[in-house]
Amino acid sequence: MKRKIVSVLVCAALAATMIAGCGSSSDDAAATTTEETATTEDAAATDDAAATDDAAAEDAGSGDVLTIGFAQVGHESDWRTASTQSCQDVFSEANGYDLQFVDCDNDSAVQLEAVRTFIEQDVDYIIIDPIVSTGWDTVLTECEDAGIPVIVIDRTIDDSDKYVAWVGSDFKTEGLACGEWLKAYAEAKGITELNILVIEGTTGASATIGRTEGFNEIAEREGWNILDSQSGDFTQDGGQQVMESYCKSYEGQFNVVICQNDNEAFGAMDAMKAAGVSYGVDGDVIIVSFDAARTALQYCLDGELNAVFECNPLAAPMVEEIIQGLEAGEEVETEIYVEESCFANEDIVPSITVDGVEKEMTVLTQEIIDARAY
Ligand code: GZL
Repeated sequence: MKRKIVSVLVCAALAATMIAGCGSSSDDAAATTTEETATTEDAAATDDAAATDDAAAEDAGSGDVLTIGFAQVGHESDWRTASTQSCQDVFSEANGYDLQFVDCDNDSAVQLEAVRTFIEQDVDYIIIDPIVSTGWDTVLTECEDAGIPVIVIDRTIDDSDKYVAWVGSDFKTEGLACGEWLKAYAEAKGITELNILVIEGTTGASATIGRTEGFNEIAEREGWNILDSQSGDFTQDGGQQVMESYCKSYEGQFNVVICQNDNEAFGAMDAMKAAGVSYGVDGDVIIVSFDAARTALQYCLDGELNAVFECNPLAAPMVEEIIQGLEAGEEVETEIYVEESCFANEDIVPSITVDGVEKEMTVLTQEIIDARAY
């Protein structure tokens, strides 16, 4: 699968150099040296010619195709769909790539197997969005031994550093932003007591770990009451099931629901509607989500979500820059954070301060939503 970068001409020149260099006597040695020099010059000339041929081929658009193995988390959310689409758009045949894509269906064993298959296929690069943050060092060592560079996107790998770069989000900052906004929003609304239910993402995913850590840091600082925190696995069904259970177990006790992605929020909204619990800007329960895919932004504009905290899925263009830089033998960035915004329905919290950095709250309009890439 790996592209071929050594032309036949260069091999022949190298073989000729090796034969000429095999002489034993001093005269022969001189002759050999002369021949060697000549052959070396020939080889160099051939090498240049081959390089020129390759460059010409490249210019003619018939250059080497790079094979990319991409082990994607799954297809669990609108966010994931946007992430996959971004990679397929960038690493297309028209752009000179052969993308070997595996949807790992949220199954870590499948994901590890997909990476090992890429090694067997001898791809040029491997991209991984890790379902969970641990259990990676063995297979990443196998990639390193096979000489295949690995680029990690989105979620993080916490038990190995055997990859060349990572492009993604600061999940703890996302969680902190949500907490700081909730504090300011409650104050602006005159809400003095917050009783909170959390629908977490996939257990063990760095996105879940970071968002939970950040939000809980603010909750602890403010003395909020988190009644419960259970995983909805980043899916709409998961969010609905957890919220149905919450509506029974905590009936009349909660006034905030934190959903760690958009699709969980969609499920939670369905469950609260069925249970007769009002939510959103004009409801009894404040509800927020993370991701900010277009559907969630529309719900927020319509007042059904109070706020949405973006997690940008469009890492592929930055990954391509890294790969092209590596191909050109250049130094590349090894850690890139994507740009992210915070959206709200109402303009009562103009901005928040997260870890000492001021972040604007973007009050949604239809124009903003229509202009979004996903
Ligand atoms: C976060 C990403 C998460 C999204 C979910 O970067 O890994 O996984 O928040 C997705 O929508 O399932």
